[in-house]
Amino acid sequence: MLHLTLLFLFQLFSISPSLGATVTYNWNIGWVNVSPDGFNRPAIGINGQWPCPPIEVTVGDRLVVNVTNTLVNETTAIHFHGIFQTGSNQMDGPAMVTQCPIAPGSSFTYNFTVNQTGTYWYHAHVGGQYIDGLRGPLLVADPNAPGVSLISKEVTLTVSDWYHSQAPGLIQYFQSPLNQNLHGGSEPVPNATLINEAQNVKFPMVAGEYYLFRIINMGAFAGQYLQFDQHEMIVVEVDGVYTKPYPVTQLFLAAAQRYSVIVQAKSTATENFAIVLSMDLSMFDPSVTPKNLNNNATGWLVYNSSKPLPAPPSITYLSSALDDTVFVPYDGQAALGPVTTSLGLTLAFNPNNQDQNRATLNNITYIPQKAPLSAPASVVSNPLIYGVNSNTHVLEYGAIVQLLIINTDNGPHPFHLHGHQFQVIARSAPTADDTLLTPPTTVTAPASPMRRDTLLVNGGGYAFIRWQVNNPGVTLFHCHIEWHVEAGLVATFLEAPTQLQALGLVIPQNHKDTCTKLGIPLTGNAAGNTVNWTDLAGANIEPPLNNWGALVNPPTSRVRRMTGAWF
Ligand SMILES: *[C@@H]1O[C@H](CO)[C@@H](O)[C@H](O)[C@H]1NC(C)=O
Ligand SMILES: *[C@@H]1O[C@H](CO)[C@@H](O)[C@H](O)[C@H]1NC(C)=O
Ligand SMILES: *[C@@H]1O[C@H](CO)[C@@H](O)[C@H](O)[C@H]1NC(C)=O
Ligand SMILES: *[C@@H]1O[C@H](CO)[C@@H](O)[C@H](O)[C@H]1NC(C)=O
Ligand SMILES: *[C@@H]1O[C@H](CO)[C@@H](O)[C@H](O)[C@H]1NC(C)=O
Ligand SMILES: *[C@@H]1O[C@H](CO)[C@@H](O)[C@H](O)[C@H]1NC(C)=O
Ligand SMILES: *[C@@H]1O[C@H](CO)[C@@H](O)[C@H](O)[C@H]1NC(C)=O
Ligand SMILES: *[C@@H]1O[C@H](CO)[C@@H](O)[C@H](O)[C@H]1NC(C)=O
Ligand SMILES: *[C@@H]1O[C@H](CO)[C@@H](O)[C@H](O)[C@H]1NC(C)=O
Ligand SMILES: [Cu+2]
Repeated sequence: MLHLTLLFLFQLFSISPSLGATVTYNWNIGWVNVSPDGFNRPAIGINGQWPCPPIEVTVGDRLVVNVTNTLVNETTAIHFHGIFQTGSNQMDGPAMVTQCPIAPGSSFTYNFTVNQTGTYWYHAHVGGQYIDGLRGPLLVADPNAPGVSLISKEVTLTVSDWYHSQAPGLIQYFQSPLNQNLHGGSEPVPNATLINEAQNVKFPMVAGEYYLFRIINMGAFAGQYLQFDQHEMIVVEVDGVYTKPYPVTQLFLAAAQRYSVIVQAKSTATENFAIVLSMDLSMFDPSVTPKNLNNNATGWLVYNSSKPLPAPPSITYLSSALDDTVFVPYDGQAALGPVTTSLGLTLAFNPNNQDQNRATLNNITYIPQKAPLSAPASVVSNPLIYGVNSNTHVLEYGAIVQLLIINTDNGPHPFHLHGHQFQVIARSAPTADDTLLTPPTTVTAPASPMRRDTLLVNGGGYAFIRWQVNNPGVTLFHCHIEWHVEAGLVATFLEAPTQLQALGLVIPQNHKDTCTKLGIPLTGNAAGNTVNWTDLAGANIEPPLNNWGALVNPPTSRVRRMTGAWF
């Protein structure tokens, strides 16, 4: 009976996407004091709340987020991770790419329709700011999702690494010559890991029901292993892509990755079960990892609150958890082809000539430029005007791009492409430290490749990904480890610039106002030059050195973000 009622309800709902409701959020971004792991520190919250609230929409809805920056000492900008922004590229969020940072005291309205389904998230896209807490789930309901009639309850479960120090000082230290010389530029190690931005979280369970857990890694660095004691997880969605149901006992989530899993509750409510979350220690430099670091967090599936909460069982990391290519898209989409554009990006870490710890793609370290990317039709397709250090690649409309990513580093890197769910054509397994695999010159695509928006590229290895250029706009491609973003592990794809201009996107007045307030030109080449577009004198070609490594005297404010030298 219940089943029938639900089915009826869902049929009723399936009319609603065409109605396209408008869902509006008014957000004051500001400082709040939090202690998710018992350690008190300031964090960035929304409307005085932290954890930040979820965005919940139904496919087809218009989402309006009016962001008011009340931080006083920092700029901000919000990216809606995994949302394509087809026809609304100016709403994508990365500061100094598709918009100016939002000045303290300014309001900025994001406004776009959501034509996708599944599990996404939002986070600050300026200066590593989401490390300090500005991150939350973005959930798109789909009345017609496969298997939806089976599910009686949806639960959001976020995982995230957490630091006791604030990001600006950590970023400064990370890239300092001091860190470069002492630790080879190793990343700051988190102090804790969190489930739903907390610890010891209880998830109420009703015997006999089916739950949909939407699982999101909102962390800045650590990969995380997740396991529910004695409960299988049936994967049905990967980064917004529905997949054929696939049961697993353990999941691995790199930073920014998501899964939806169906969990069948036990048939009786006679005991409770632990949830184990464990940060992958292999990513942390042992020389800076405290011996007493707790890399785990515990939660519980609570069937009966008068029964004890069991201690978490120890988990063994399964190498199978690292192979996400087993997930086959529900729609069975075939491999795209034939490939019309082959690109290669080789990742490396090297100290620059200022002895800073920098990351490069094809020997270029990304540095934000003096104006967000925009240009008149006559020059828009010339990648040079955006400056060498924006690492811009122009792609033609309709092209089938195959990108080979070569990782010369011995650590894994989760690469994210804005604006697409790409196909994973081939990926090498992790190699032993300091071994470098040579990618094959040709690859055979699986019949129906796994698609997602963030892929872990293994240490010493490579990956081939494919997508079609069908979303005109400025599209970032970057590692989702925030320390690496700050160190320059970013490239830009300018997709179909001619078609982009033909869209005639309107930049709202409040977007222009924040540029003006911060003294950032609304248009211009990398150097802000609007007279001679090929004159790049004055473009940012070196990252700022100011204060870096000066641990005793950290900068007193992140206003440097407002110079456009940071994003
Ligand atoms: C956004 O919020 C600010 C501050 O509350 C308000 O002044 C502004 O009118 C709002 N903008 C829109 C488009 O609602
Ligand atoms: C959002 O965009 C739609 C379509 O352009 C427009 O009608 C609406 O007024 C906008 N809303 C806000 C709050 O800017
Ligand atoms: C919305 O998504 C569907 C399915 O991916 C696609 O067919 C349609 O063209 C999209 N509509 C818009 C306006 O992007
Ligand atoms: C937090 O982590 C930093 C860096 O590893 C370490 O110096 C500090 O002692 C840690 N603090 C706590 C309370 O564990
Ligand atoms: C919960 O546990 C208590 C104590 O063991 C028991 O009396 C009760 O029946 C249980 N509830 C359910 C729903 O099984
Ligand atoms: C974290 O959990 C793993 C897996 O159960 C275990 O091997 C490890 O010892 C735990 N770490 C700590 C600090 O307890
Ligand atoms: C990388 O670029 C630097 C200058 O930015 C240059 O000196 C060096 O030769 C380049 N290396 C390679 C392998 O191209
Ligand atoms: C524009 O700048 C380029 C590079 O500096 C220079 O070669 C060219 O002569 C300039 N063009 C004009 C019209 O000044
Ligand atoms: C900005 O202000 C907050 C709240 O007072 C403070 O915790 C934070 O350290 C400041 N940030 C910088 C970079 O000074
Ligand atoms: Cu990385």
